[in-house]
Amino acid sequence: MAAFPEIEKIRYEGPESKNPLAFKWYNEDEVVEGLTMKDHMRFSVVYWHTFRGNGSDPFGAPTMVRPWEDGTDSVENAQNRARVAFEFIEKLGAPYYAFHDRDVAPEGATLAESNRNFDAVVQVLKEEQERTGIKLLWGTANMFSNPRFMHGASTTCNADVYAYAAAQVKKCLEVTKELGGENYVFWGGREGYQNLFNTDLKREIDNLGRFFHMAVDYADKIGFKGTFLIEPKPKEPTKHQYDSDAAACINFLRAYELTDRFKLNIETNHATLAGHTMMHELDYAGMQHLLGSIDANTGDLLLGWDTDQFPTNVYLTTEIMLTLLKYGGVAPGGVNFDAKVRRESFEPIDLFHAHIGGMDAFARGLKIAAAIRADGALADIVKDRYESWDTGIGAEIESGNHNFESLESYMLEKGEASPNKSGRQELIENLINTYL
Ligand code: XUL
Ligand code: CO
Repeated sequence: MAAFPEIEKIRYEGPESKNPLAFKWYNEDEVVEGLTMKDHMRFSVVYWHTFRGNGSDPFGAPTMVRPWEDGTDSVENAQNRARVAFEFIEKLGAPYYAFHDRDVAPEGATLAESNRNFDAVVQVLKEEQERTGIKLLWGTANMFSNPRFMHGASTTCNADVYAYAAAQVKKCLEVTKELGGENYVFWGGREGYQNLFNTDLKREIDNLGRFFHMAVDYADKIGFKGTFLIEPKPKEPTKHQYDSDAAACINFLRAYELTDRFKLNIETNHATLAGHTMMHELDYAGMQHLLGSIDANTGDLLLGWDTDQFPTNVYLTTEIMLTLLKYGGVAPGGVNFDAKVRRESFEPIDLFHAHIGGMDAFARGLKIAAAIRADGALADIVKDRYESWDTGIGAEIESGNHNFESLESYMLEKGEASPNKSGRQELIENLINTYL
Protein backbone atom coordinates (compact mmCIF):
# COMPACT_ATOMS: atom_id res chain seq x y z
CA MET A 1 0.00 0.00 0.00
CA ALA A 2 1.32 3.42 -0.93
CA ALA A 3 2.45 5.63 1.93
CA PHE A 4 1.85 8.85 -0.02
CA PRO A 5 -1.19 7.89 -2.15
CA GLU A 6 -2.32 11.48 -2.67
CA ILE A 7 1.07 12.64 -3.99
CA GLU A 8 1.95 12.37 -7.67
CA LYS A 9 5.47 12.56 -9.00
CA ILE A 10 6.78 16.09 -8.36
CA ARG A 11 7.19 17.89 -11.68
CA TYR A 12 8.81 21.07 -12.92
CA GLU A 13 6.12 23.69 -13.57
CA GLY A 14 8.27 26.84 -13.78
CA PRO A 15 8.57 30.00 -11.66
CA GLU A 16 4.95 31.08 -12.32
CA SER A 17 3.45 27.93 -10.81
CA LYS A 18 1.49 28.26 -7.58
CA ASN A 19 1.47 24.51 -6.97
CA PRO A 20 3.35 23.81 -3.70
CA LEU A 21 4.02 20.27 -4.90
CA ALA A 22 5.86 21.30 -8.06
CA PHE A 23 9.37 22.54 -8.77
CA LYS A 24 9.61 26.19 -9.76
CA TRP A 25 13.32 26.10 -10.65
CA TYR A 26 14.62 22.54 -10.54
CA ASN A 27 14.14 21.21 -14.05
CA GLU A 28 16.25 18.06 -14.01
CA ASP A 29 16.87 17.95 -17.77
CA GLU A 30 17.72 21.63 -18.17
CA VAL A 31 21.31 22.06 -19.30
CA VAL A 32 23.51 24.61 -17.51
CA GLU A 33 27.19 24.92 -18.43
CA GLY A 34 26.95 21.76 -20.50
CA LEU A 35 25.44 19.51 -17.81
CA THR A 36 21.86 18.79 -16.77
CA MET A 37 20.69 20.11 -13.41
CA LYS A 38 20.30 16.52 -12.30
CA ASP A 39 23.97 15.81 -12.99
CA HIS A 40 25.20 19.08 -11.54
CA MET A 41 23.60 18.62 -8.16
CA ARG A 42 23.21 14.86 -7.76
CA PHE A 43 20.63 15.43 -5.02
CA SER A 44 20.48 12.91 -2.23
CA VAL A 45 17.88 12.25 0.49
CA VAL A 46 19.14 11.21 3.92
CA TYR A 47 17.62 8.20 5.61
CA TRP A 48 18.31 9.34 9.17
CA HIS A 49 16.41 12.63 9.33
CA THR A 50 13.78 11.96 6.71
CA PHE A 51 12.80 8.42 7.67
CA ARG A 52 14.06 8.09 11.24
CA GLY A 53 13.67 11.60 12.62
CA ASN A 54 10.83 11.53 15.10
CA GLY A 55 10.77 15.16 16.21
CA SER A 56 11.89 14.52 19.76
CA ASP A 57 14.17 17.10 21.39
CA PRO A 58 15.77 17.35 24.85
CA PHE A 59 12.54 18.89 26.14
CA GLY A 60 9.88 16.83 24.49
CA ALA A 61 8.58 13.61 23.04
CA PRO A 62 8.37 12.62 19.38
CA THR A 63 5.90 14.60 17.28
CA MET A 64 6.15 13.10 13.80
CA VAL A 65 3.11 11.39 12.35
CA ARG A 66 4.34 8.52 10.17
CA PRO A 67 1.37 6.26 9.43
CA TRP A 68 3.56 3.55 7.88
CA GLU A 69 5.43 2.91 11.15
CA ASP A 70 4.03 0.01 13.22
CA GLY A 71 5.66 1.25 16.42
CA THR A 72 8.10 -1.69 16.71
CA ASP A 73 11.83 -1.93 16.13
CA SER A 74 11.39 -5.08 14.06
CA VAL A 75 13.15 -6.01 10.84
CA GLU A 76 9.75 -6.20 9.12
CA ASN A 77 8.99 -2.62 10.06
CA ALA A 78 12.43 -1.57 8.83
CA GLN A 79 11.88 -3.38 5.52
CA ASN A 80 8.52 -1.71 5.07
CA ARG A 81 10.08 1.67 5.91
CA ALA A 82 12.69 1.07 3.20
CA ARG A 83 9.91 0.64 0.64
CA VAL A 84 8.28 3.85 1.90
CA ALA A 85 11.61 5.67 1.62
CA PHE A 86 11.93 4.67 -2.03
CA GLU A 87 8.34 5.68 -2.76
CA PHE A 88 9.18 9.11 -1.34
CA ILE A 89 12.52 9.51 -3.15
CA GLU A 90 11.01 8.33 -6.43
CA LYS A 91 8.08 10.74 -6.21
CA LEU A 92 10.48 13.55 -5.33
CA GLY A 93 12.79 12.68 -8.23
CA ALA A 94 16.09 12.72 -6.31
CA PRO A 95 18.65 10.41 -7.92
CA TYR A 96 20.47 9.42 -4.69
CA TYR A 97 20.09 8.57 -1.02
CA ALA A 98 22.49 8.11 1.92
CA PHE A 99 22.27 6.11 5.14
CA HIS A 100 23.92 5.01 8.37
CA ASP A 101 23.87 1.27 8.98
CA ARG A 102 21.73 1.74 12.10
CA ASP A 103 19.18 3.99 10.38
CA VAL A 104 18.11 1.31 7.97
CA ALA A 105 18.10 -1.73 10.25
CA PRO A 106 17.62 -2.31 13.98
CA GLU A 107 20.66 -3.00 16.13
CA GLY A 108 20.63 -6.54 17.52
CA ALA A 109 21.83 -7.98 20.85
CA THR A 110 25.16 -8.96 19.27
CA LEU A 111 27.24 -7.79 16.33
CA ALA A 112 26.25 -10.94 14.41
CA GLU A 113 22.54 -10.24 14.95
CA SER A 114 23.00 -6.60 13.89
CA ASN A 115 24.71 -7.79 10.72
CA ARG A 116 21.85 -10.21 9.98
CA ASN A 117 19.28 -7.47 10.50
CA PHE A 118 21.27 -5.19 8.22
CA ASP A 119 21.45 -7.85 5.49
CA ALA A 120 17.70 -8.43 5.67
CA VAL A 121 16.98 -4.75 5.02
CA VAL A 122 19.78 -4.39 2.45
CA GLN A 123 17.94 -7.00 0.36
CA VAL A 124 14.96 -4.65 0.20
CA LEU A 125 17.16 -1.61 -0.48
CA LYS A 126 18.74 -3.49 -3.35
CA GLU A 127 15.39 -4.49 -4.83
CA GLU A 128 14.13 -0.94 -4.52
CA GLN A 129 17.30 0.52 -6.08
CA GLU A 130 16.83 -1.84 -9.01
CA ARG A 131 13.13 -1.05 -9.32
CA THR A 132 13.58 2.74 -9.25
CA GLY A 133 17.12 3.42 -10.52
CA ILE A 134 17.80 5.45 -7.35
CA LYS A 135 21.43 5.08 -6.30
CA LEU A 136 23.40 5.15 -3.08
CA LEU A 137 25.53 8.31 -2.77
CA TRP A 138 27.24 7.04 0.37
CA GLY A 139 26.99 4.74 3.29
CA THR A 140 28.32 5.36 6.78
CA ALA A 141 28.41 3.57 10.11
CA ASN A 142 26.70 5.07 13.13
CA MET A 143 29.41 4.85 15.78
CA PHE A 144 28.04 7.44 18.15
CA SER A 145 24.49 6.52 19.28
CA ASN A 146 25.08 3.26 21.13
CA PRO A 147 26.37 3.84 24.72
CA ARG A 148 29.45 1.68 23.99
CA PHE A 149 30.75 4.63 21.96
CA MET A 150 30.60 7.09 24.86
CA HIS A 151 34.39 7.68 24.65
CA GLY A 152 34.48 7.58 20.86
CA ALA A 153 34.89 4.79 18.30
CA SER A 154 38.19 4.98 16.45
CA THR A 155 39.57 7.37 19.10
CA THR A 156 38.22 5.56 22.16
CA CYS A 157 40.28 4.68 25.24
CA ASN A 158 38.65 1.22 25.12
CA ALA A 159 40.43 -1.07 22.63
CA ASP A 160 37.45 -3.45 22.49
CA VAL A 161 35.21 -0.63 21.37
CA TYR A 162 37.78 0.21 18.68
CA ALA A 163 37.62 -3.40 17.49
CA TYR A 164 33.81 -3.22 17.48
CA ALA A 165 33.94 -0.06 15.39
CA ALA A 166 36.34 -1.69 12.94
CA ALA A 167 34.00 -4.65 12.54
CA GLN A 168 31.07 -2.28 12.01
CA VAL A 169 32.87 -0.28 9.31
CA LYS A 170 34.00 -3.52 7.64
CA LYS A 171 30.39 -4.63 7.34
CA CYS A 172 29.18 -1.20 6.24
CA LEU A 173 31.86 -1.06 3.53
CA GLU A 174 30.75 -4.46 2.25
CA VAL A 175 27.14 -3.29 2.13
CA THR A 176 28.04 0.04 0.51
CA LYS A 177 29.93 -1.85 -2.16
CA GLU A 178 27.08 -4.32 -2.67
CA LEU A 179 24.64 -1.44 -3.17
CA GLY A 180 26.97 0.35 -5.60
CA GLY A 181 27.61 3.24 -3.19
CA GLU A 182 29.77 5.91 -4.81
CA ASN A 183 31.39 7.19 -1.60
CA TYR A 184 31.86 6.22 2.03
CA VAL A 185 31.60 8.83 4.79
CA PHE A 186 33.24 9.16 8.19
CA TRP A 187 31.67 11.75 10.41
CA GLY A 188 33.56 11.58 13.70
CA GLY A 189 30.51 11.56 15.95
CA ARG A 190 32.27 11.15 19.29
CA GLU A 191 35.83 11.35 17.95
CA GLY A 192 36.98 14.19 20.14
CA TYR A 193 37.15 15.02 23.80
CA GLN A 194 35.36 16.78 26.63
CA ASN A 195 38.43 17.29 28.83
CA LEU A 196 42.12 17.23 27.92
CA PHE A 197 43.19 16.21 31.45
CA ASN A 198 41.81 12.70 30.87
CA THR A 199 42.77 12.50 27.19
CA ASP A 200 45.85 11.15 25.43
CA LEU A 201 45.51 13.33 22.36
CA LYS A 202 48.37 11.83 20.37
CA ARG A 203 47.35 8.26 21.02
CA GLU A 204 43.75 8.95 20.00
CA ILE A 205 44.70 10.71 16.77
CA ASP A 206 47.31 8.09 15.87
CA ASN A 207 44.65 5.43 16.35
CA LEU A 208 42.28 7.40 14.12
CA GLY A 209 44.93 7.44 11.38
CA ARG A 210 45.47 3.71 11.83
CA PHE A 211 41.72 3.08 11.60
CA PHE A 212 41.43 4.95 8.29
CA HIS A 213 44.36 3.00 6.84
CA MET A 214 42.61 -0.23 7.81
CA ALA A 215 39.49 1.03 6.02
CA VAL A 216 41.50 1.79 2.86
CA ASP A 217 43.20 -1.63 3.01
CA TYR A 218 39.88 -3.42 3.38
CA ALA A 219 38.31 -1.36 0.57
CA ASP A 220 41.19 -2.45 -1.67
CA LYS A 221 40.73 -6.04 -0.60
CA ILE A 222 37.03 -6.15 -1.52
CA GLY A 223 37.38 -3.86 -4.55
CA PHE A 224 35.40 -0.91 -3.17
CA LYS A 225 36.42 1.97 -5.43
CA GLY A 226 34.34 4.77 -3.92
CA THR A 227 35.86 7.92 -2.43
CA PHE A 228 36.29 8.07 1.33
CA LEU A 229 35.01 11.31 2.80
CA ILE A 230 35.64 12.92 6.17
CA GLU A 231 32.91 15.29 7.33
CA PRO A 232 34.35 18.18 9.38
CA LYS A 233 32.45 19.44 12.44
CA PRO A 234 33.96 21.44 15.31
CA LYS A 235 31.75 20.48 18.27
CA GLU A 236 28.54 18.66 19.23
CA PRO A 237 28.44 16.05 20.58
CA THR A 238 31.97 16.45 21.94
CA LYS A 239 33.34 19.78 23.09
CA HIS A 240 36.21 19.47 20.65
CA GLN A 241 35.92 17.25 17.59
CA TYR A 242 39.18 16.13 15.98
CA ASP A 243 37.74 16.74 12.49
CA SER A 244 36.92 20.32 13.43
CA ASP A 245 37.07 22.06 10.05
CA ALA A 246 38.43 21.60 6.54
CA ALA A 247 41.89 22.88 7.46
CA ALA A 248 42.19 20.55 10.48
CA CYS A 249 40.99 17.56 8.44
CA ILE A 250 43.37 18.28 5.59
CA ASN A 251 46.27 18.62 8.00
CA PHE A 252 45.31 15.27 9.53
CA LEU A 253 44.96 13.59 6.12
CA ARG A 254 48.39 14.84 5.05
CA ALA A 255 50.08 13.91 8.34
CA TYR A 256 48.74 10.36 8.10
CA GLU A 257 49.29 10.09 4.32
CA LEU A 258 45.65 9.60 3.41
CA THR A 259 45.09 12.37 0.83
CA ASP A 260 45.15 9.99 -2.12
CA ARG A 261 42.04 8.16 -0.89
CA PHE A 262 40.14 10.69 1.20
CA LYS A 263 38.32 13.93 0.42
CA LEU A 264 35.97 16.05 2.48
CA ASN A 265 32.20 16.14 2.81
CA ILE A 266 31.49 19.76 3.72
CA GLU A 267 28.28 20.60 5.62
CA THR A 268 26.91 24.14 5.88
CA ASN A 269 25.82 24.04 9.51
CA HIS A 270 29.15 22.50 10.52
CA ALA A 271 31.04 25.27 8.70
CA THR A 272 29.12 27.94 10.58
CA LEU A 273 29.59 26.14 13.92
CA ALA A 274 33.34 26.31 13.16
CA GLY A 275 33.10 30.06 12.68
CA HIS A 276 33.46 29.82 8.90
CA THR A 277 31.14 30.28 5.99
CA MET A 278 30.22 27.33 3.78
CA MET A 279 31.94 29.12 0.92
CA HIS A 280 35.17 29.32 2.93
CA GLU A 281 35.13 25.61 3.73
CA LEU A 282 34.36 24.66 0.12
CA ASP A 283 37.04 26.94 -1.29
CA TYR A 284 39.61 25.75 1.25
CA ALA A 285 38.96 22.09 0.40
CA GLY A 286 38.61 22.82 -3.31
CA MET A 287 41.91 24.62 -3.71
CA GLN A 288 43.65 21.49 -2.38
CA HIS A 289 41.66 19.15 -4.65
CA LEU A 290 39.99 17.64 -1.60
CA LEU A 291 36.41 18.77 -2.11
CA GLY A 292 34.40 15.56 -2.27
CA SER A 293 30.74 16.15 -1.53
CA ILE A 294 28.42 18.42 0.41
CA ASP A 295 25.82 18.00 3.13
CA ALA A 296 23.28 20.66 2.31
CA ASN A 297 21.47 22.36 5.13
CA THR A 298 21.62 25.59 7.10
CA GLY A 299 21.82 26.67 10.71
CA ASP A 300 19.89 29.45 12.41
CA LEU A 301 21.60 32.79 12.95
CA LEU A 302 20.14 33.08 16.44
CA LEU A 303 20.95 29.56 17.63
CA GLY A 304 24.38 28.16 18.35
CA TRP A 305 23.77 24.51 17.59
CA ASP A 306 23.37 22.16 14.66
CA THR A 307 19.75 22.86 13.72
CA ASP A 308 20.06 21.11 10.32
CA GLN A 309 17.39 23.15 8.58
CA PHE A 310 16.58 22.85 4.90
CA PRO A 311 18.47 25.43 2.83
CA THR A 312 16.20 28.01 1.21
CA ASN A 313 18.52 31.02 1.08
CA VAL A 314 19.40 31.66 -2.56
CA TYR A 315 22.42 33.76 -1.64
CA LEU A 316 23.84 30.74 0.19
CA THR A 317 23.11 28.31 -2.65
CA THR A 318 24.63 30.78 -5.14
CA GLU A 319 27.86 30.88 -3.12
CA ILE A 320 27.88 27.08 -2.95
CA MET A 321 27.24 26.54 -6.65
CA LEU A 322 29.73 29.22 -7.63
CA THR A 323 32.40 27.40 -5.65
CA LEU A 324 31.43 23.93 -6.88
CA LEU A 325 31.54 25.14 -10.50
CA LYS A 326 34.92 26.75 -9.86
CA TYR A 327 36.35 23.37 -8.85
CA GLY A 328 34.74 21.38 -11.65
CA GLY A 329 31.55 20.17 -9.93
CA VAL A 330 30.67 17.91 -7.05
CA ALA A 331 30.71 14.45 -8.72
CA PRO A 332 31.24 11.71 -7.62
CA GLY A 333 29.89 13.45 -4.52
CA GLY A 334 26.49 15.07 -4.41
CA VAL A 335 24.25 17.59 -2.72
CA ASN A 336 23.00 15.53 0.19
CA PHE A 337 20.16 17.04 2.22
CA ASP A 338 21.42 16.42 5.74
CA ALA A 339 18.44 18.42 6.95
CA LYS A 340 15.34 17.79 8.99
CA VAL A 341 11.87 19.25 9.09
CA ARG A 342 11.05 21.17 12.29
CA ARG A 343 9.31 19.16 15.00
CA GLU A 344 6.23 21.30 14.47
CA SER A 345 6.14 20.21 10.79
CA PHE A 346 5.00 16.74 11.71
CA GLU A 347 2.97 15.63 8.68
CA PRO A 348 4.39 13.47 5.87
CA ILE A 349 3.64 16.17 3.30
CA ASP A 350 6.09 18.50 5.09
CA LEU A 351 8.88 16.18 3.93
CA PHE A 352 7.95 17.00 0.33
CA HIS A 353 7.73 20.75 0.94
CA ALA A 354 11.16 20.69 2.61
CA HIS A 355 12.96 18.83 -0.16
CA ILE A 356 11.23 20.68 -2.99
CA GLY A 357 12.31 23.98 -1.40
CA GLY A 358 15.89 22.82 -1.00
CA MET A 359 16.11 21.52 -4.58
CA ASP A 360 14.60 24.70 -5.99
CA ALA A 361 16.98 26.87 -3.94
CA PHE A 362 19.96 24.96 -5.36
CA ALA A 363 18.59 25.12 -8.90
CA ARG A 364 18.31 28.89 -8.60
CA GLY A 365 21.78 29.07 -7.08
CA LEU A 366 23.14 27.07 -10.02
CA LYS A 367 21.51 29.35 -12.60
CA ILE A 368 22.69 32.50 -10.84
CA ALA A 369 26.22 31.13 -10.44
CA ALA A 370 26.31 30.21 -14.13
CA ALA A 371 25.10 33.72 -15.05
CA ILE A 372 27.82 35.31 -12.90
CA ARG A 373 30.43 33.13 -14.57
CA ALA A 374 29.10 33.76 -18.09
CA ASP A 375 29.09 37.50 -17.53
CA GLY A 376 32.70 37.48 -16.35
CA ALA A 377 32.50 40.80 -14.48
CA LEU A 378 33.35 39.23 -11.11
CA ALA A 379 36.24 37.26 -12.61
CA ASP A 380 37.53 40.49 -14.22
CA ILE A 381 37.56 42.25 -10.85
CA VAL A 382 39.51 39.39 -9.27
CA LYS A 383 41.93 39.29 -12.19
CA ASP A 384 42.52 43.00 -11.91
CA ARG A 385 43.07 42.75 -8.15
CA TYR A 386 45.96 40.30 -8.63
CA GLU A 387 47.33 42.00 -11.73
CA SER A 388 50.68 42.74 -10.03
CA TRP A 389 51.43 39.01 -10.10
CA ASP A 390 50.93 38.63 -13.84
CA THR A 391 53.99 40.56 -15.02
CA GLY A 392 57.18 42.13 -13.66
CA ILE A 393 58.31 41.31 -10.13
CA GLY A 394 55.15 39.31 -9.30
CA ALA A 395 55.60 36.95 -12.24
CA GLU A 396 59.29 36.61 -11.38
CA ILE A 397 58.48 35.69 -7.74
CA GLU A 398 55.87 33.17 -8.79
CA SER A 399 58.25 31.48 -11.19
CA GLY A 400 60.57 30.90 -8.24
CA ASN A 401 63.33 33.27 -9.33
CA HIS A 402 63.68 35.29 -6.16
CA ASN A 403 64.83 35.10 -2.55
CA PHE A 404 64.89 37.50 0.40
CA GLU A 405 68.16 39.07 -0.74
CA SER A 406 67.04 39.73 -4.31
CA LEU A 407 63.71 41.09 -3.08
CA GLU A 408 65.57 43.38 -0.71
CA SER A 409 67.73 44.69 -3.57
CA TYR A 410 64.59 45.23 -5.68
CA MET A 411 62.88 47.21 -2.93
CA LEU A 412 65.99 49.15 -1.91
CA GLU A 413 66.23 50.38 -5.45
CA LYS A 414 62.51 51.11 -5.79
CA GLY A 415 62.24 52.72 -2.36
CA GLU A 416 58.48 52.17 -1.80
CA ALA A 417 55.85 49.68 -2.91
CA SER A 418 53.47 50.62 -5.73
CA PRO A 419 50.14 51.94 -4.44
CA ASN A 420 47.34 49.50 -3.54
CA LYS A 421 44.06 49.22 -5.41
CA SER A 422 40.63 49.34 -3.79
CA GLY A 423 39.23 45.95 -2.77
CA ARG A 424 35.85 47.06 -4.24
CA GLN A 425 33.91 44.90 -1.78
CA GLU A 426 30.77 47.06 -1.93
CA LEU A 427 30.88 47.17 -5.72
CA ILE A 428 31.14 43.36 -5.80
CA GLU A 429 28.28 42.90 -3.34
CA ASN A 430 26.12 45.23 -5.44
CA LEU A 431 27.14 43.32 -8.54
CA ILE A 432 26.14 39.94 -7.04
CA ASN A 433 22.74 41.38 -6.17
CA THR A 434 22.13 42.30 -9.82
CA TYR A 435 22.10 38.59 -10.74
CA LEU A 436 19.73 37.47 -7.98
C1 XUL B 1 26.01 15.09 12.16
C2 XUL B 1 26.02 14.80 10.73
C3 XUL B 1 25.89 13.36 10.36
C4 XUL B 1 26.73 12.93 9.21
C5 XUL B 1 26.70 11.45 8.95
O1 XUL B 1 26.03 16.43 12.45
O2 XUL B 1 26.09 15.68 9.89
O3 XUL B 1 24.57 13.09 10.12
O4 XUL B 1 26.35 13.58 8.05
O5 XUL B 1 27.08 10.71 10.03
CO1 CO C 1 26.15 15.65 7.82
